[in-house]
Amino acid sequence: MSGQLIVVSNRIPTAATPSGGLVYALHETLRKTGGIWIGSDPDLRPHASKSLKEIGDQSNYRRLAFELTQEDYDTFYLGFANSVLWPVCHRRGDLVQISRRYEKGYRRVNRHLAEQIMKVAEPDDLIWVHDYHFFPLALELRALGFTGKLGFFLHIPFPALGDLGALPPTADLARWLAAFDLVGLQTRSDVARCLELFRSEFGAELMNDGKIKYGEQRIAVRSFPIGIDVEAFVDAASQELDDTGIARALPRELVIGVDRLDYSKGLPNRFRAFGRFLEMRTDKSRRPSLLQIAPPTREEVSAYRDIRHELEELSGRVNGENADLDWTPVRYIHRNIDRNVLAKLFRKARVGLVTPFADGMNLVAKEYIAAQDPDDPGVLVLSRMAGAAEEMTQALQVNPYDIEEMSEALARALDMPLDERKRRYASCMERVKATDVAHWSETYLKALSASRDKMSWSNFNAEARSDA
Ligand code: ADQ
Repeated sequence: MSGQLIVVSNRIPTAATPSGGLVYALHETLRKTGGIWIGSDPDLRPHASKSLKEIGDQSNYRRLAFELTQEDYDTFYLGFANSVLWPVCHRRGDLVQISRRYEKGYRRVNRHLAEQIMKVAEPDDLIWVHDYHFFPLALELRALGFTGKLGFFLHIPFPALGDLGALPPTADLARWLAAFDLVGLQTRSDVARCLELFRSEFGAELMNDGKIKYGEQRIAVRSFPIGIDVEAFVDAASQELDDTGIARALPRELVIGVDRLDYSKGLPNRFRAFGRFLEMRTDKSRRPSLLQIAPPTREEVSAYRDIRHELEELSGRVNGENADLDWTPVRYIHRNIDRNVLAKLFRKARVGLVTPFADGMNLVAKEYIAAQDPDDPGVLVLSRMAGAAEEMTQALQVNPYDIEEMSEALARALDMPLDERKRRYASCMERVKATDVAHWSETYLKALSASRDKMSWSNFNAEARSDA
């Protein structure tokens, strides 16, 4: 890598040594390579500064924040990113809220961010942009004359061509993506959908080397399945849960779900399937509990408030119909839990339920497997719609829309003989180890570094400017 590495993501770690999968992985990468991490300042300002703000360089790299106003936050973050792009990418066109204000805010924030990045970037720097908040960032940077390598990684599913119809016409995903050198996606299915988009574009051509030719540009589109820090999770899970004092309160047959409270995670159907399982069990002395940990997110967006109410009602119903004086079937916790405690809870749980309707990867699936005791592992019940299902073929895969199938899978998981549990665990764990988070960032950066020798962006700049 000739220049320095610049990582751009919406959120930026504030602690000197951040915890948590992705943030930790990028932190480790930057700690080794040096460079800059740019993200949004969580404190909103009446007037956003035109320059990035230094927020500490305790590590081997600099952290710089860009400021947002309330209007930026409402239109760029809550609006276009989370009320248009998120639902479109998660096949929920019915939840899309189109607004010209959102579109303008999204383009404005990306343009202003590009201007600020240009003040710190050198021509041979390598810029790695993360996620749907910044689809047009490369186009804006090219318009300002940035000629270095530009990479993108989309953490969420790449939308199918049919679903893209729900985007407003100004959201020209193909053109936005074409300004990057490398578009990284989670799975092979995501790559297939991205290629489908380019195939439908007039003037785009698939080259012999696998790249896409789009006007003057050449774009590589590849999958880089993200992973977790396996060793850290195995270590945390192996500590005795008794130390935390929680162990005694947990039932013998524990089923666990851990998700941000998001409509894409399929939580209502999971509760229904658990209720169905309780209804159908023949041995009524059997009393498993579903521990669902679901901290709230994006509560300013109405679809997130709706899902919260729906779940409260459903958990109340399942408990009302099944609970006893000494048994609560659904325990629903609405907050963040320390990651070390989480790892131990995963190990204690006989079944991990990961049943999203759509998910880029789903790290909880990998964390659940990594946390298991190899001599007596639990069983992962995994939605076919999660990116993780592409690799973890030995999980019990289910259709998250099929309540009966999920309820049957739960019964099968709870009764699964030790031999079969071990065999399935070993296969999943092998994939989790092979695609850990360090491997993910290393392979991505290697591919980005090798993405092109040198080329002129002059024609492209003229085109990008006319649009900006
Ligand atoms: P998310 O949608 O946030 O990520 P996921 O991959 O499951 O989904 O990651 C969530 C992380 O938060 C996990 O590490 C989990 O342990 C943690 N977490 C969840 N609830 C928690 C709680 N109550 N307390 C503590 N920790 C909690 C997006 C995409 C995914 C993709 C990731 C990474 O939507 O598909 O896998 O990015 O690319």
